[in-house]
Amino acid sequence: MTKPAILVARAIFPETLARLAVHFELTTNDADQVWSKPELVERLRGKAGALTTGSERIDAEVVAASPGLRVVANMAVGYNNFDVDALTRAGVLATNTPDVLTETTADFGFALLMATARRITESERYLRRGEWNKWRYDMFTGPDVNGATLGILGMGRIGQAIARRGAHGFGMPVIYHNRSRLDAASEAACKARYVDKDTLFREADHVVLVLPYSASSHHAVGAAELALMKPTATLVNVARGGIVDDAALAQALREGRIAAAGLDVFEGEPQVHPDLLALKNVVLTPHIASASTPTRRAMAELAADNLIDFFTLGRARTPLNPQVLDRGGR
Ligand code: 8YV
Repeated sequence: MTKPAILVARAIFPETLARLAVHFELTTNDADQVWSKPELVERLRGKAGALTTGSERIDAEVVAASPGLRVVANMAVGYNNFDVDALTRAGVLATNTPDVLTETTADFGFALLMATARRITESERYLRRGEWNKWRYDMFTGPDVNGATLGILGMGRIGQAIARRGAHGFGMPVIYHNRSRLDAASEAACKARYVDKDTLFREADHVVLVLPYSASSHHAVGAAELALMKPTATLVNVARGGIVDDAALAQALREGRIAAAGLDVFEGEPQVHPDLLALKNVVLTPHIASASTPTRRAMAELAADNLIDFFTLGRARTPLNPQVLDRGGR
């Protein structure tokens, strides 16, 4: 029997590729290039499935140009690179990788909060420049993390994991805003209090963004929200670029309207707004919140499992549009 043809759109762990190769005829991207849309469409020709990452946009045009495509497995929990409605209409199953990255991403969110509030990278750059020649009482002072109010926008799995760290580990009062309020048991587990969005920005000492990106969350944090924040407050984004208006944030940081920001994601990444690069009071990391070795392995394996289960069992572990399976797929 011929094996289904699968495109693995970016480099992944060789062990995962070897497991996929048992079941599929693989086309890989050994150079690990980020393909343009025409290049992606070209590579998808004749493929029954694809393993993608956040850098491959599977939109209505790509779906229409790939009539043999039956499943796309994203190696990411976020799936704003997929037009899920277009995939569903076409009968293409879409999957993502929830749960396996929750705690690792929450660790990183907290690390970025600590680095931002306690000025870790800014002070390291100062030291490396050879400027440290004496102790001074106010050298690199900033806000506290312990006991400060933690504000979380987007209270899904990762938001709740960050809230637990803050509430239980650092004695932080936690406030949150989300499209829907958590049930009482989940709120109690995070010791979190539901507030409206403006209250969150007004009252939090540290705001962490963990909401999914969509048309409705585009620039959810812009000049208006930043203006509500305390001048001593910090902002951390481990969600997606585009949720924050980076130009407005750079201006707020430059003018000292908020103390600092920690950003793992950017509008138009891997490009970073030049105004952010020029600022001292911002910690910048290259979209690595899920990048522990065990977690990246687990993400790759889950994406592979979704493809294998789909073709061998007619189901998937973490489907985004399970109705496609009920309808019998493409
Ligand atoms: C990925 C992420 O590293 O899971 C997500 O949504 O943002 C990251 O964990 C990235 O999207 C690559 O696929």
